[in-house]
Amino acid sequence: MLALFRPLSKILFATALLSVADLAAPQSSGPAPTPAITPCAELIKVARQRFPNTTTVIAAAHVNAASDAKPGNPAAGPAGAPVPALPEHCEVFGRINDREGMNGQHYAIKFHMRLPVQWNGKFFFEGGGGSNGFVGNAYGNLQGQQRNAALGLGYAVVSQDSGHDNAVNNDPERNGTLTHAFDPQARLDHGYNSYDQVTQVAKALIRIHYGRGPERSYFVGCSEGGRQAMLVSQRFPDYFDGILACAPGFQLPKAALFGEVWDTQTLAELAVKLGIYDKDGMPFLNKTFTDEDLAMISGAVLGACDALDGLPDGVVDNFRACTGDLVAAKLAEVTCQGPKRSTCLLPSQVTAIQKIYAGARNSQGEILYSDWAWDRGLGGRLGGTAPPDAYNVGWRVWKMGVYDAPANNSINTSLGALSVTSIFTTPPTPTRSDNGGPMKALLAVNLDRDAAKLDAETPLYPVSVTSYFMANSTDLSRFKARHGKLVIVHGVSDPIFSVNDTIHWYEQLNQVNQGRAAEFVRMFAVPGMNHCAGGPATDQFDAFAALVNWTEKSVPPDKIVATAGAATPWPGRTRPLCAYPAQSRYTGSGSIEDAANFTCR
Ligand SMILES: [Ca+2]
Repeated sequence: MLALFRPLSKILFATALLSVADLAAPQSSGPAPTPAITPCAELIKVARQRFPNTTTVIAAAHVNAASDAKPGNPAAGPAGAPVPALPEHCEVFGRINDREGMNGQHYAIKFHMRLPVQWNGKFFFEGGGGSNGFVGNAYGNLQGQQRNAALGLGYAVVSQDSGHDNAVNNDPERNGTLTHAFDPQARLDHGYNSYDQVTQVAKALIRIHYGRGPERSYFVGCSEGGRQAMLVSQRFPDYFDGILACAPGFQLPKAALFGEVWDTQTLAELAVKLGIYDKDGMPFLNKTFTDEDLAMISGAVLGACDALDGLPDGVVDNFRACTGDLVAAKLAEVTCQGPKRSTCLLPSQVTAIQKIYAGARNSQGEILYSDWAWDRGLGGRLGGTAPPDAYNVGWRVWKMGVYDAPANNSINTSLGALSVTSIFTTPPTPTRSDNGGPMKALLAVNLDRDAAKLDAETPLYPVSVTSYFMANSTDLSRFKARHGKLVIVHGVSDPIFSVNDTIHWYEQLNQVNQGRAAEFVRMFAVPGMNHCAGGPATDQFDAFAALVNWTEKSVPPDKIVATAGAATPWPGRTRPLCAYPAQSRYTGSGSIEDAANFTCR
């Protein structure tokens, strides 16, 4: 049962190609509608043999008329996301490999596809997020806070749940929404297999519906979706021509088992020292720093490093030069000489934050995941149109949670803890998803002992986490040979995946490519930005357009102009994001709110 997904049968694949080869393929992809060779409503009747994976079932297919954009409803969670303007399109729901898995759980890889009537001849795979488990909207999120979506640009778009369903595979005795981590095949589907299967099915559906395959294929995602983006460039280098990986968790198992555990244990130590416990009797991370405390640290970083780039403008462009020593000198200025006051930090708080930024280490002092870049986005007031007392919580929601929570609720001690004990370790350990269970599990981790669980294999789980989940390979030779292009965007104040780790990977890739990685991979750091978006940052940017321009017109992006949103200290400010290692620098004249007066160097 472990190998339910054999490698794709080349014979079946050829059959799928042949079955549409006889059909007259339209040659133009202009503004005129692309005549459907197989009409939308007929897609549910397509024989399974025409799909690369013959377990594929098309459950529904119907035409949606064009519709206007709708504002989001944050109270409704992911289902309440804003809806962009949509063109007339064929909407398809399908699934691959329906099966009974471990512990009586039912699994399938479920996908969601939208095929526009006015097709631009291209394919767009929308990456997932978190631990996946939801099928996604398939609008084609372009990342960078863009209002339009790939579907509206004419792309055929697919999204998918990576082989498990949070609404179904959700046992509170077995890690809640990580229940699938106890099923060997579901682990592999989540790690890599579902992206392979769904790419093939989506391309087959495009051929069947339009009568020809896509001229170009793109993969775009952030966070776990950014990991998926890097993964496909390494593991399936023939599938995509252009890839946009934002805030990529390409070493997600290490960021979780080492980074999240380190941060949690460090803050728990501080909470114990301060005598702060939550209703479950656990060290209460949320109360270890007030919003004012984090604002003081943010101010210390600005004081130490804002002007390193030559311009005190609230942006630490030269974050590479912003060392712990420079920040320590400024933190000393706001360290309490006696008891805690609202205007100073306790020495134990300063020590804890420095320990977090130094990164997870084993007892030998060896770094296990990554250190972090000192940047202002760990806290401080939002500014702009935000209420005067509104603080940026985009960093603390991961590490410690919001201050006013009734009990521990950081993402590290919820999603992080349930993932660390299941999908990121072998074998998985059943963990209660409530009553302080996740927090207890993180405090029980011993980094010296448990690091081995990344490479461990057992008879039931014969594929190690390192093998099925990491996306940190620097061998992109096949992707490069196919003229593939990869754009990476990463916030310098990302609290879950360190921008320093992404830079470290890029430097290694550059070495492997004799200093010429920039010919096919470019990395853009966004100072101040938290995870995927938010923070005191220019977090609105069209990196996808830059990627398409590079992929299709061979114009490499040296810079991407980005805009600051309403809830920042400088709404409407524009700045260039610069391809690493270049940084943004003021030319010395003109408005500092205008990207035109900055260069990348
Ligand atoms: Ca500056």
